[in-house]
Amino acid sequence: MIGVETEVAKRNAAYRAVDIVLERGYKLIGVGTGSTVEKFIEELSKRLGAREGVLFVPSSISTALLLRREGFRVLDASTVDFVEVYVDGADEVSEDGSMIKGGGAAMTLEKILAYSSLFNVFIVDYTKKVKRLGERHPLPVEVVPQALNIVLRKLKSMGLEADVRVSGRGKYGPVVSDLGGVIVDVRVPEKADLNELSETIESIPGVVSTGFFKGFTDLLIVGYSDRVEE
Ligand code: ABF
Repeated sequence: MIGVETEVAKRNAAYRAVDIVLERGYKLIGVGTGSTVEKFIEELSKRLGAREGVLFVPSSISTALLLRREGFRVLDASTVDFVEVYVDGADEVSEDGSMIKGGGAAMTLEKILAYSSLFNVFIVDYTKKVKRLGERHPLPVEVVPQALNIVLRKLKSMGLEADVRVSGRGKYGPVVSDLGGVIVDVRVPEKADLNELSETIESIPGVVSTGFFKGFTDLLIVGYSDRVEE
């Protein structure tokens, strides 16, 4: 029954983030993507009385649709120059709060919003904690489609294993982000310095961003089936 436990753990982390957002009275809220964030939105919707005066900036179309369904007012990121708080999930989190994100292909806008935010809250279930980033998930890299072959060749010449992410086992072609980028998953070598690796990859023309997040975490909420840790 690990699935149920994980769901409860995600919910506990998400509900704690709702407490914080309500306690602090944020009015301009950036919202990430994924199943933990969905729980955050649904709970916030139940507990936030009046909708007026609270604005949300989503990191993806799926999050925008969910926010709209709950009756929230949504702004495009292009219309704001910061958010007061940003709440998002992650795929892997290390001891120092660094993360791999991008399992949902939304990491570029997620990183932009986290960068713009005055306070970042990441909500994860306990299974996301790892000793070494990359031990379970590859590093997602968003690439401008026209640069795809050139970037793949470069990554391979660096000795990296890189695969274009596909949907429906390739039946529906490459996964394309909301911003129009193709997602390439790069296996993280065991001994790699991920900070350095990510910087090198981001310096290749045609690469938009990677899913490595460092230095963004102001508050990490880790949910367990019976508690949260901050
Ligand atoms: C997104 O949601 C991603 O960056 C990360 O890949 C994912 C976490 O999803 P979940 O909450 O469903 O585990 O923010």
